[in-house]
Amino acid sequence: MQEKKPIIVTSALPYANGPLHLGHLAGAYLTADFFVRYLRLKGEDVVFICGSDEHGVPITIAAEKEGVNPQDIVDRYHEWNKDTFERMGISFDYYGRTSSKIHYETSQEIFKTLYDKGFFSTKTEEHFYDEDAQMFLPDRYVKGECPNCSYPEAYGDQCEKCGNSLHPTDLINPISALSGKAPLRKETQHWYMPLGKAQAKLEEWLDSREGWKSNVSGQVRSWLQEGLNDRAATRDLTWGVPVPLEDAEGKVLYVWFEAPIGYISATKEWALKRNKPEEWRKYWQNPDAKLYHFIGKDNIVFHCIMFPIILMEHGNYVLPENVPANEFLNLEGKKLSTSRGWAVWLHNYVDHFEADLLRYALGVTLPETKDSDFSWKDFQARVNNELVAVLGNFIHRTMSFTEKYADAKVPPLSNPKDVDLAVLEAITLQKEKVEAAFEQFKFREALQESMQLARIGNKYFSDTEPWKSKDSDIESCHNTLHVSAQVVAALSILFDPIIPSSMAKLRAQIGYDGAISWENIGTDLLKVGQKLQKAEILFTKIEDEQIQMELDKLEAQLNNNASDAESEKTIDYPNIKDPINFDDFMAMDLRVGIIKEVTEVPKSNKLLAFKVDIGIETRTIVSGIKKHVQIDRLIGQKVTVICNLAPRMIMGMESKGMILMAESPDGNLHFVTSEAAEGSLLS
Ligand code: B3M
Ligand code: ZN
Repeated sequence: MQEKKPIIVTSALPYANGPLHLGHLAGAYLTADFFVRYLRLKGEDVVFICGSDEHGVPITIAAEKEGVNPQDIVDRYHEWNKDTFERMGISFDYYGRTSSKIHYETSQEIFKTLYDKGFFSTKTEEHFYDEDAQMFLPDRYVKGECPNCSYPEAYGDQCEKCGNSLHPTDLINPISALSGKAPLRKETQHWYMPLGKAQAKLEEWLDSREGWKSNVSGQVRSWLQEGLNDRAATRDLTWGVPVPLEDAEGKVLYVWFEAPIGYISATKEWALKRNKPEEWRKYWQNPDAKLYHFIGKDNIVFHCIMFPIILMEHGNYVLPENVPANEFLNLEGKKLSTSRGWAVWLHNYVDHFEADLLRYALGVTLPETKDSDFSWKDFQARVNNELVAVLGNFIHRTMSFTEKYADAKVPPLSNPKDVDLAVLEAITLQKEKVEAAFEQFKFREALQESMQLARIGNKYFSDTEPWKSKDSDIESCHNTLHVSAQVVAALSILFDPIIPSSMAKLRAQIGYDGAISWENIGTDLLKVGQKLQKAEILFTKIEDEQIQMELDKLEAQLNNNASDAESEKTIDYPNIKDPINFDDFMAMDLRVGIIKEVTEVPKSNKLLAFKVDIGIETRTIVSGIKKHVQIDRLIGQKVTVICNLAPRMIMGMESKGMILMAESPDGNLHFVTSEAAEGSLLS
């Protein structure tokens, strides 16, 4: 057999400054785990690496907030997060940390090599210095008025109100976040990576990459179009990896210089643990090796530009084959925000539900090419309507029928009809579809095509009606059960990357003890006569009350955070839109209306159909505000309607106009109401 190419898969190293939430999982971990588990089933030589990012301002800020040392913070969250990943079934081969000795040595060695090659340039500049704290201030530690939008609480790296990136010297009336005093300016020297000089080489390499997701290559292209600037590789801080140079007292490596090197250090530690200390080179210093970085979109520039340049300049390292970054996940229609408490914490999740349920439900709604939304109702629907009603149901009916009508043993296939053979063929077909999806990082599709095999199985089972043929044609009944059992066995491998612990349970139930190998999908996995164990329920329905509890918990978190973190409230007011002229405004027909009737729109958890009296007539307006209102309180509500918006067909209904809603900063929608009588014209 041909020697397999070594594969190294990394997931972004989460900052060890807090627990993990749903957004983390959707960004860099779940897809990587699907991919790795799939590769392992294919017998690939793959190592899956992650670990804690323990340096940088996010850590020191968390420490300051709690009044403890940064070390306490990283020790706590490193263990905690490692444990949470395990409970979620994320199967890293090694979970390292950037405070390890090997990481210090590795990142210092890489810095030193680049230094010796003359890669860095130095610049002496004035930086803000806090005399009381006796330290240079990281950008985040300088606060002041935003020059763009006048928000008084802008940070030195970004204004959270208008979203613009800033430099600390851009701020009007800057103060130190530590002492609250105006900082001094003091000269300091730093080592810079002249990324612009490496741009041509980087572009050449990027051009040779194939199959990158368009959201990733698009972002990279726009960075390159703007031209790459010098970026400091060092910082004036005490928390971090010391700069390995004589004249660099009090300086550490910039966290984004050393954190990605953490992937290499962790691989070294993995190799050491296996008593093969040189084994890491097979993955990192081998032109045949393939490297995949799984990350969230905010980390694209570091993984597609900065880190490759570092590795290229160093030489002798593999560059990424692909960086399948995901977009962001919203929660219940609102932006996830840990500071506002709008997050689902994974350690809480696994206390209440099985990891597999979320792996599936989130897997089918991943923000693969654009931002997507997680809602508890959708989670419930995915579990109940797909895992329970499709996959679980097919497995269960196959097993319980075999128990009853074939003595719990896989019956033979004799004189199969086309319908039987077609289903056996469908196994291979679905396998190939899932495989193609995995190879292109289309994980949602991989999940859907996996579920499709269970749907095919269910349809076949219903069409062949073994509950009838058991009396009229036992051979045909047995054929159905034989084929269905083979499908069940195939599903137990096909779904293994996605819901591994349920599939392990399933394999035990069907007594499958053969190789759990991807290539076996599509072959007869179960022998005739194979004894099946008692059919046990694999997935149970999630009740409305469980979902309501989670929703209540979210609201409570939000309220708690709102009351105890007044000072942290940063509201993302959108920018004022471009000016319009008066005629544009006058062209809008706005009137006061009164709600006369409300009906729910079947099959929609967002839409409501309203009958609104706008004086001149009563109209139907369909509006996606269901979760923002209390349906039984709507009749008689005065609203504002834009009446001359072109009518639209929504779920088969003609919606004429729109009810105006105001979105409050927490993302909730409220009516724009008026005391004027219905039919009054706004102007
Ligand atoms: N810790 C940022 C983040 O969690 C950072 C990733 C490092 S990957 C080398 O988004
Ligand atoms: Zn601003």
